[in-house]
Order: sequence, then C-alpha cells, then structure tokens
Amino acid sequence: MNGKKILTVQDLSCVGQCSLTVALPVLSHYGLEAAILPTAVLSNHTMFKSWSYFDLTDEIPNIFAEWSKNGIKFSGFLLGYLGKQTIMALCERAFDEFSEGDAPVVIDPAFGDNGKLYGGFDADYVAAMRNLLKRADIILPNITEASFLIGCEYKTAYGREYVEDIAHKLFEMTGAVVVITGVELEGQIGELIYDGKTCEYVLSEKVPKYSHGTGDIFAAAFAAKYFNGAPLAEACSVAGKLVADCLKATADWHGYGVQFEDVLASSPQG
Ligand code: PXL
Repeated sequence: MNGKKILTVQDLSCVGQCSLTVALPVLSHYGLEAAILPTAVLSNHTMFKSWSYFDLTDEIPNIFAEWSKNGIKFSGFLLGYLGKQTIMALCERAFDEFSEGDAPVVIDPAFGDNGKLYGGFDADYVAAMRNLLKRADIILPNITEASFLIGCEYKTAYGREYVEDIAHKLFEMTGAVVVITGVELEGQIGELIYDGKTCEYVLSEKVPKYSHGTGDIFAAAFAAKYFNGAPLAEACSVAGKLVADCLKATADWHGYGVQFEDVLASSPQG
C-alpha cells in the first residue's frame, strides 16, 4: 500500500465488466486506495440491447459537502464514462476542491469506439468533453474519440502521419500529454504518446479478438502505474500487456467485457 488515494469518476454499470467494476479492482491490485464517484447507476452498460439509467448529478453536491466537512482530498483523479455534461462541471469542482496539492488528472473521454459514439451521446457531449480535457494532465482517447474531438476523418487503415497529426492537434487543443490508444500499425497494436515534444510508440502483438471494456482496463492499469511513478511508456506497456492477456483469457461467447479476473490475480502488483 503506497497510501495514495485516487478518485475515479465513472458510471456504475451493475453488469458488464466496465467502468467502476473494472477500475476498482485494477487500482486496488496496483496498491492504490480507490475512492469512487459514481456518475450514474445503469442496469448494464449500453452495448446491451437496452438499459436503465439513473443519473447521479443531483446527489453529487451532497457527497461533495460531506467530503469537505471530513477534509477529504485525493492524490490523483481518473475519469472514465461520465454520461452527462452536468457531471463534467462537477468533475471540475472536484479538481478544485479535493485535490491534494497539484494532484494529476487522467481523463479517458470514453464516449465512442469503432467510428461511432456510444448510445446516448451527441455532438454537444463531445464539445463539452473538449473543454473538460483542458483540465487533464494526460488524456487517453482512442482513434474514434480523437477523430470526433478534432473533427477529422475516422480511418481504420492509416500510417504514422495520421496518428501523429491527431496527437499534435489534441495537444494544441488541450495542453495535456496525449496517449492515443488502440493504434494499429504494421500488424501490431498499442499507443502513441505525445508530450508536446516527441512522439513515442508502444506497440506489441495484436490479439485478434474484439471485446467491449478493454479501454477501461487499459485506462485503470495505465493510470495506476502512472500514479505509482512509472514512466509513461512503461505504464502503457504494462497496461497493454494486461489487456492482451485478458483478451486471450476471454471466452469467445462471453460478449460483454473482458474476463480479467484470473489474469489480474496472477499479474505483478505495484
Ligand atoms: O466501456 C465504456 C463504457 C462505460 N460505461 C458504460 C458504457 C460504456 C460503453 O459502451 O456503456 C455505461
């Protein structure tokens, strides 16, 4: 236990191996105290045929009031699926009121994949996210989210120039270190890290399987390693390997998230 308390802000999907049900075990595995701010309670995530959605915007100010009274502060923030623009304003309040020193902020925009927005999101949500990302130290968009954020064509086949151009534009837009996830190049998959000066790729074997929820595992493991002091490339490579191992362990019939439990239990901690 390293004593760092991290606030992760995401939805609580009761079923579906995503968002908080992934972030909590992963952050704990890496020795961080995981505090949560649930943005909404869903019956299951939105890749199912239907879902119920209970938005928690109205409750969050009450939670904040108690955190203030109890002097609660966090050493880092990890944001995932937020659901509504109203939650974004509350995240900004959380950074202002509950940050221990200059606690780093990692934001996964978590609004789309495979060239499409997730159900329930629209252009206004993307515009609001553009603004929120300015408060981040590190952002973790996939290619879909990056293309919506900067308004460029979404491509499935591309070269380094396409990815690096996106990274430059996102850096200009947000001022945050950009980690583009799910970059597929030369038969491999991984990330491009751009810190405003240099581009660094962390690519490895592509497991030929798609599963929902891989982005959430990646974000939680990446953020945990980063909050523990790992260099960004190492955080990417640990998180990327975890995702690959989890995908391999996931049964073909499974259908809703990656079966990460056994892999996480046997992977190195800290
Ligand atoms: O994995 C991203 C995610 C998180 N939370 C909810 C989702 C999704 C993706 O569809 O629906 C509720």
